[in-house]
Amino acid sequence: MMVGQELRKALVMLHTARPGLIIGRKGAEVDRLRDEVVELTTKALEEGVPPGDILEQGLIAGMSVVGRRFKANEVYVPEVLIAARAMQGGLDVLEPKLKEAGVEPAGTVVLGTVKGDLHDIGKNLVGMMLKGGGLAVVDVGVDATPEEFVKAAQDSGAQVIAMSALLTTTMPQMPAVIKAVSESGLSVKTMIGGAPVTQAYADEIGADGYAADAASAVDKAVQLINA
Ligand code: B1M
Repeated sequence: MMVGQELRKALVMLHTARPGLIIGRKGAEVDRLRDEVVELTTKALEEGVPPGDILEQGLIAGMSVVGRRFKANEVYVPEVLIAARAMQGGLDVLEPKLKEAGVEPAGTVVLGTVKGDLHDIGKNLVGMMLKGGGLAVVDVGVDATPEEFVKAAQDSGAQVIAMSALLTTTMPQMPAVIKAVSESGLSVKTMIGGAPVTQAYADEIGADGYAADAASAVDKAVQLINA
């Protein structure tokens, strides 16, 4: 997949940006790199590459290289932020295409990243896929408290609360949300996901569902809504 490889290269290239370069250019270089990913994503869509392939082979593949290098201390937070901003640019282009494939909402999901956690790329991806899968999504954003999840579910009549966590230190917020749901008396299912989260953890804290990635999050949400 030629364009997918190009997208991946574009994201991989972002590691080469240095913090000094970002400060020196007052954001212009950051915008240029983001624009490049937006341009490549648009071109891929125009060429008929399926949005799912652009996601998997371009944006997600590129970001996973960034993640590996971040872990190995080869790149640092500023570089990761540039990559995240570039990836979000590509996701913004893809979102309407996923929506186009959607039908009438088959249910409503409240989605958010738990308290203390600011990672939202995966959460946004899950949201896009849920919408693409025909569900209505109420996004409570990042750093969302248990009360915010519960209130959004009450206000929207959602059938599912979906929580994302990327930090081992914020995972304990997931059982806190489940407890708040139980205390509210609401009849709403809960599901969890995010890189450090597992099915075993979902079982341990009594979540109704777990999904490893954005695509299986759709299947799980639909399954919970229809249960
Ligand atoms: Co952070 N970060 N980060 N970071 N960051 C990780 C998560 C980390 C693994 C990096 C590392 O050390 N290798 C590490 C966590 C270690 C741990 O606890 N296990 C880490 C750390 C330590 C931190 C800080 C503490 C760093 C610091 O300041 N010293 C800090 C914490 C800030 C905070 O949240 N309070 C921090 C900050 C940041 C940035 C702000 C720089 C940036 C986030 C930008 C943003 O989100 N807007 C960032 C990024 C980008 C990453 C990495 C590199 C990439 C995360 C990402 O977006 N991946 C990440 C390393 C990595 O994961 N390889 C890392 C792409 C995304 C598509 O994948 O989110 O996993 P992911 O989502 C997947 C699945 O997990 C799943 O579907 C998605 C796609 O299929 N999924 C769900 C996600 N949510 C789901 C919910 C579901 C179902 C599936 O149902 C509800």
